[in-house]
Amino acid sequence: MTTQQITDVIKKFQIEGEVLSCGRYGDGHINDTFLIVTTARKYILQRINNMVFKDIDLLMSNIQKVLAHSKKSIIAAGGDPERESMTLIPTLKGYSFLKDEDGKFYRVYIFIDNTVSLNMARTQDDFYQSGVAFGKFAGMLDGFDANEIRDVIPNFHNTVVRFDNFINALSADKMNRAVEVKDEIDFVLKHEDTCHRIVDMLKKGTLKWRVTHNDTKLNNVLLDAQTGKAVSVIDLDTVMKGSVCYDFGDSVRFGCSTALEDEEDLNKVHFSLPLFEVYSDGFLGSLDGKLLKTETESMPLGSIMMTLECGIRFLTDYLEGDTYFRVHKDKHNLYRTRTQFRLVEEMERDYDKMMAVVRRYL
Ligand code: ADP
Ligand code: GN1
Ligand code: MG
Repeated sequence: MTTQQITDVIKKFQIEGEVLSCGRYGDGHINDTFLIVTTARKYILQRINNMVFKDIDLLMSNIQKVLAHSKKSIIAAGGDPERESMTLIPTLKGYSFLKDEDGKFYRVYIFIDNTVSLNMARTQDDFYQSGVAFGKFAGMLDGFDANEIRDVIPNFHNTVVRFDNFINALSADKMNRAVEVKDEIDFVLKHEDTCHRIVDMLKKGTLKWRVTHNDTKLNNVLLDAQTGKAVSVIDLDTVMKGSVCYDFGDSVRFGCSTALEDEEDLNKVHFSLPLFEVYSDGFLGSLDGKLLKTETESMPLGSIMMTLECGIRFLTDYLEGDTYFRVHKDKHNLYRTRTQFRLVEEMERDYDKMMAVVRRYL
């Protein structure tokens, strides 16, 4: 988007002050995010990815309900609802999002200032803080009626469906890429049974359906720029029904790696058990007494599953020609796939040790 286009869009929202600058912001893979600075304050403008989110009314209504619920809890606890949760700025006409003449969708949030969003923890405390933030968020949603919202992406973390989508992409092989990713394909095929395990536990009722965040990577939490303490959970696009082990597991997938998600040198990519302990302490420590025993004990498997599933999704997107996740270089989704599968192997090796860690929180 050009500066002029961004300025034209932002003027259609109830913002304060005159626009001083605007530019791309953050490292999300899905939406187009811009930081807008006005003479009065800063805002986040997002062009919502409507290829990924087909029903924007539903998406925004889910977010509004979860934000309203969060803000009530924050106020009750004496906190600052504009800093500890996101705040939507309505359009001039009073709607939560804007649809322009080209059929593109936009929304504006208050920019939560003096914070950082990290792609890798600088210290163990950063990761601990993200565990506290997502654990508290899960605790807050414990009292939220799941019937109030609907799935914006059905089967988002249904790993069996993700496996089937992969098989379809492999059969079509429309970019002729399957030949160069034989090892990765074998890895997925060997894990077909694993893909069923959490889905089966949810079906049987061994695990409880809750309302979960579903995209708990480290850069979806803001930390205070000075103190490093958790400020707010962000990126609520995927708030839907799910298992608490999805939220725990997705954080572990991203944050317990010794390297970035797209590291090309696999020698640098390892699963860190010490970081797993740190996250367990933050997340499970904040949820004291709120989880079923089966839920706490599902965390090691949930971590494996979320990492496997994400790898399968990256590989599927690679086979389909990189149409879902934003890519910045050739083979980007393939490098992402490889880090995930390396982590899965190491988590499988450390499964018993992970279980011993989470059992401390029973
Ligand atoms: P995506 O779905 O593409 O990941 P996000 O909603 O996560 O989009 O936003 C991308 C990035 O923008 C975040 O990782 C964060 O750095 C920044 N960001 C988003 N919302 C805010 C906000 N309200 N205040 C400060 N930074 C934000
Ligand atoms: C996407 O939106 P973002 O960048 O926070 C994706 C997640 C993946 C993640 C992998 C809606 O997250 O599911 O785990 O990339 N979000 C969506 O980095 O698909
Ligand atoms: Mg994000």
